[in-house]
Amino acid sequence: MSTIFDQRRQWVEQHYEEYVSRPNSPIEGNGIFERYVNPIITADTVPPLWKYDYNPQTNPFFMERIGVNATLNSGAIKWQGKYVLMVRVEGYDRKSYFALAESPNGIDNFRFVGHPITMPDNDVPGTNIYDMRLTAHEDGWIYGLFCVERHDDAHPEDLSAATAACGIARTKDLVNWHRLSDLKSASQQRNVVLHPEFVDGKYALYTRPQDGFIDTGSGGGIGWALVDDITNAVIEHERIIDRRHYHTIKEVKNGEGPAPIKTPKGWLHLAHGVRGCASGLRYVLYMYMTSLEEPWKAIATPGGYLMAPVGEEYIGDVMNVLFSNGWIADEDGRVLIYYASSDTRMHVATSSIDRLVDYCLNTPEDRLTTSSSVRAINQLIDKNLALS
Ligand code: M1P
Repeated sequence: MSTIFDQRRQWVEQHYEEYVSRPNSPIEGNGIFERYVNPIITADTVPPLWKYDYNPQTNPFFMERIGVNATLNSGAIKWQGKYVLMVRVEGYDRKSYFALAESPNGIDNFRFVGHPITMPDNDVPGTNIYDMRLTAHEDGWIYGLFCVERHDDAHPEDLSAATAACGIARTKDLVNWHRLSDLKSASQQRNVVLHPEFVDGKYALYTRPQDGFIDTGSGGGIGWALVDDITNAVIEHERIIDRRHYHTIKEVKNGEGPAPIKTPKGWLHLAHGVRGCASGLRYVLYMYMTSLEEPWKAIATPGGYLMAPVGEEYIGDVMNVLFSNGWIADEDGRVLIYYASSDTRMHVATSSIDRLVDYCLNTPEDRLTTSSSVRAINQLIDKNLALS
């Protein structure tokens, strides 16, 4: 007679197998990108081996011992022919950790591999680490830049006071990481991204200076800084290259997404913009393009958002949020955009270099007033009418 342990183990493993092997299919949309029917990674994608005690003596009811709350903001890279995500996995205990999940095609059948990443701590250990941006740098290393959160001990009475800094680590195999010093900067930093090429012989960073842990305050937007030594990265000068603006999708804050993609016409950038509304903050994804020679200089700034939450994407731990820190430019020109919805689950959208460049170069800019937005629509209508 089978035991509860046996029955439950069989049910859990079968459910897991069915879940991770279900196929995904695209949804026709606005021509710029396609969404997909299913999320690609959720808490249910995390293997039972990471959650259950498999010993019938110590776990006779085959109960979950370590729960997963969410799988979100993932770095991405094509690695040894596979589509690999460095997933932010958040446990029931609110701690995030990194874990690798891979897929043969980038759109379904993602499975976690190996163990969660053991990221070495440096002198002052972080309480929480998250949102890794992966950059295959021309120096031969793969870098992971991520947020390191610590309690702000300057306010011992305030349990919610925290600081955000940029952690830096590098690897040759995505599994074993060498931790470098945290980025030194006059302000707090989150959403810091390493540019894949040297600029003037230096490492180049997209930054996001912020006065506090949540509020960017005087931090004007996405910044740009060069550092001499990535093993001891210090920001001496930082300039804002993509500013926040009143009554736009990035009024409250913005932040660079994944490392930019090089195209013959310029660097493609994906970022998130945040605005306030009656229900709280609204996070959307937007794009811009910078010059090939001067990656800090914008050459195209399409107005508005590329993607905003739809359907179930609105719902989750932090509602009304799309966030991306990973995309893959495939050899055939396809671009896979990996994004999380509402800090809860991971999705993919597909596009191509050609379509995204076209989008950036031909979408009207936000000229910051209603009358200029109406002018852009009327120009489009008149152009179309002149064709008939
Ligand atoms: O909760 C939404 C996002 O909030 C933060 O992003 P930002 O610093 O731009 O506000 C991050 O904590 C991110 O992880 C989270 O998805």
